[in-house]
Amino acid sequence: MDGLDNLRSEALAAVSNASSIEALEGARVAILGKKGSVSALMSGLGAMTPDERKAAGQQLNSLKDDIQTALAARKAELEAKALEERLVRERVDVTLPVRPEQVGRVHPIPQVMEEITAIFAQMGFEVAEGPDIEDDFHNFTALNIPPEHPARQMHDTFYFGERAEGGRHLLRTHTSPVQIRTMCAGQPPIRIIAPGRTYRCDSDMTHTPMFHQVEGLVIDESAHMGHLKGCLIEFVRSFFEIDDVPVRFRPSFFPFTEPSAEVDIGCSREGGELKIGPGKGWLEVLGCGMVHPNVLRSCGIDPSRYQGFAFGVGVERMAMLKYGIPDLRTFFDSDIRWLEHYGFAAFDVPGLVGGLAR
Ligand code: 2U9
Repeated sequence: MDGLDNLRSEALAAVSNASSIEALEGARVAILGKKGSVSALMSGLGAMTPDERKAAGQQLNSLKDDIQTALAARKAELEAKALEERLVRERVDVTLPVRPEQVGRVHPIPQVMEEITAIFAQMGFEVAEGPDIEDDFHNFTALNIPPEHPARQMHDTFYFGERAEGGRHLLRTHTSPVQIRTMCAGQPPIRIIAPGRTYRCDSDMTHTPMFHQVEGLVIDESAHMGHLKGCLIEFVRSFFEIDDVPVRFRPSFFPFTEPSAEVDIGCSREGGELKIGPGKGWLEVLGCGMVHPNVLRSCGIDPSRYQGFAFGVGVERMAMLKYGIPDLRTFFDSDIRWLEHYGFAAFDVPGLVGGLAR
């Protein structure tokens, strides 16, 4: 076939001269594409005698093979070059010092959630999570709060519309459904905390429609009120970083625990200033109790074999007390000056070794 050698050298030159992946693709289409130079020669085969066709066909196929090999080699070269250029362009010097002004501040809510989590992690608790949108069973019924129970009104629930199959979804009013789901999914021993967002249709000086809780649950064959007390005293002392803070357990009532208690820590109010530690006053910080047998039963756990305790803590309240934040609603104002003042350095991850907050 006339001109085949020329075509070969032109095609191979076009491939090796292509300076980008896009240019190489353009060259491939111009040579091997439907309307490309090699295809044009292929279409001429039909007019040849069988012998001529055989010889020319072999030549053309070998040409095509050579071009394809050259294309693949050039593609690999260009890709390697592009990667090299990208690595240079996106190079990060991890030894450079942090520039905090470019990173922003951590909001006190996630900060305090991390602090609480670090303390319970140290005690051997695992973190469990669940959906914000719940059903009646997990948020209420399984927690010994049957339909028509007054606690349902107290929870000021946000409900979604009626479902075709009956019942309404809701925004969880506490993180307790996470513990319910954990118990329904497996048998004790269980030792978890459930940090997360919770929702109640309530808004005033001391309530916001969305707020944060950390709840905890311990279930095994022998966990008792003494363990509950030891665990929570250790928690409040670590959290407030005051070894001698007085702690008292006051009897209370929750449908999901029996007996139930509220936990207060000591404080003094001198000259209008609130100080946590030994003093004449008390501040409520936690709710807790032994898990009600009905709750265990609802989740398929045998209450004659297993028992345990649970607790709940409001994150906003803990943050206000520890860091002297006077107004709940400022948490949700998205005021950058407030965050500059009350926020935390982004790279100071709370942990017990280096201190909780720096
Ligand atoms: C299961 C069983 C028991 C969790 C508990 C409290 C007491 C409590 C409040 C603290 C501040 C809510 O945000 S707050 O207003 N919580 O007083 N929470 S016992 O009890 C459970 C949870 C799950 C399965």
